[in-house]
This record gives sequence, structure tokens and C-alpha cells, in this order.
Amino acid sequence: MAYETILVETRGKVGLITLNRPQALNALNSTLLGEVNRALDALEADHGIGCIVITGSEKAFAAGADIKEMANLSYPQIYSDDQFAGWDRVAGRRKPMIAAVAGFALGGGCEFAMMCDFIVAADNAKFGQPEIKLGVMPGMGGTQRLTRLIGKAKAMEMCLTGRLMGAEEAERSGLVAKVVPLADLLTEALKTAETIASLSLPIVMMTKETINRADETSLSEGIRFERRIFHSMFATADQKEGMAAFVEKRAPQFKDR
Ligand code: CO8
Repeated sequence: MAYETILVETRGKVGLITLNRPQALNALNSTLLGEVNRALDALEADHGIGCIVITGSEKAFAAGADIKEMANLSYPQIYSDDQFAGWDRVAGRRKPMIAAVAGFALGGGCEFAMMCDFIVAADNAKFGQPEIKLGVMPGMGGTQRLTRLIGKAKAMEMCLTGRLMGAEEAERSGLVAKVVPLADLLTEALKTAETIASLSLPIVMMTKETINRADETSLSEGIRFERRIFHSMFATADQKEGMAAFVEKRAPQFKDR
């Protein structure tokens, strides 16, 4: 498949999407959004793929939604076209997605990274929601996801001032899972993705779905959901294989797809 704004490859059981608009620091325009969804459709349909890594360049994961594309939209246009609705499809993906972030992850770029299941950051990563400086606010989930990840005080401070947060503070605050040297970013993210992809795909997907329930429901309903999904795992061959392999002191061969 030919793409204009991204590069897509597979490395074993891992799908790798590289945002590729260097002239605009990977600003997220509508072509890029369409292509990311097209690539994710293909990777999700491929039963050989168990995890997806999304990355950018050393200078920028993405410097936000494309301001030049957005600047002159009227209210009826932005409302009727709802051209950002495609981001809800990105956020709703069922296979695990890791954002490997180096450089700027600003505005929609930070929001895109937060749509992934977790972020691995290079030590030069800079996160921020600077939309307030443009006379708008985050519009791709940032007010909600950032607040859930780092808490109200820091989310307020970041969104109301537009200040950037470095990798170390982002890790301390719970925005990123781990920070690695820039030179190791892709290797580390791919290694983590390979670990996930080597496990049972349906069990990984059910675990992702269950953790995401924590953002949507009460503790008791979340625990009830967890219990039901946990019970249903006993209908998979991979549960039998995983536990048998432990008892027999051998490596499991997960096969369910
Ligand atoms: N959109 C379009 N073009 C961009 C963007 C962007 N977000 N960011 C950078 N570029 C372009 C620049 O215009 C420049 O292009 P040119 O060479 O043609 O002038 C090129 O990329 C390189 O950028 P700079 O020269 O500015 O590079 P610097 O290294 O000097 O600065 C910065 C890097 C600090 C990252 C700077 O580019 C910057 O501040 N960018 C904008 C960051 C920003 O404000 N992001 C938020 C955008 S708004 C948003 O994301 C809202 C999402 C929600 C929408 C939902 C609607 C429903």
C-alpha cells in the first residue's frame, strides 16, 4: 500500500508506523489521519501482528494538529465535517499500541501518544498542550486523558499555561511508562512490542480492554467486568497451554488468534 505521510513496515509480529512529514514536524493533517487509520486497519486485520509501535523522527513525534490546515475553518465547517472524528477510531483500536516518542509531542501529537496504550519516551522528548497559546484548547482528548494520567493539578497547569514537560518529569508524573536514551528508543520500543506480541493475542487484547474499563466505570463494575473476562479466558486454548507449560517447566506455544 502506498502512503504519502507515513511509513509502514512489519518486523516479525510487530507492526511499525513511522510518521513522516519532516517538513512540518509531523503535524497531523487529514491525509496523515486517513493513512494512519488505513495502516491500522491492515495491521489489525493481519493475524500475524500482535503489537503496533507508532513513532516519529528524532526531532518530533508530532508537533500537533496541522495549524495551517485548521486556521481558516469556520465553525459550521469544523462542526459539520468533524474531520477529527477519525482520531476516535485510532483511540478505539483493539490491538496493543505503543507510542515511541522522541522530540516534540505537542497538542494533537501529545494526544495521539496518549491514545496509545503506553508511551516509551526518549530522553529528549518534550510533551505539551500549547493550544491555549493559539486561542483554542486540546480537542483530541487531551483535557480528559492528560488529567487521568497526571492528575488535575498538573493537567490544569500544562493546559492553562501551555508549558512543555520534559521526559524525566513525564515519567515521574505517570505520562510515560519509561524513558530511554534517544539512540535506544526504537530498539527498546520494538523489544517491548515483541514481548507483548509473543504472548497470547486474545488474552493481550482482553487485558487491554479490561484495563481501559477503569477509565469508564466504577470500581465495583470494573471488578465485575474483570471477573467475567477472567472467567472467559478459560475458554481459550492459550490459557490451557500457558498453565500446562508452567507445570511442565517448558516455554508456552500460544496459538489462539
Ligand atoms: N502545524 C503545521 N505546521 C507546523 C506545526 C503544526 N502544528 N508545527 C510545526 N510546523 C511547521 C512550521 O510551520 C515550519 O514550517 P515552515 O518551515 O514551512 O515554516 C516547520 O514545521 C518547522 O517548524 P519550526 O520552524 O517552528 O521549528 P522550530 O524547531 O523552530 O520549533 C516547535 C518547533 C516549537 C514545535 C514549533 O514548530 C511549534 O511551536 N509548533 C506548533 C506547536 C503547537 O502549537 N501545537 C498545537 C497545535 S493545535 C492542536 O494540536 C489541536 C489539536 C486538537 C484539534 C481537534 C479539533 C476538533
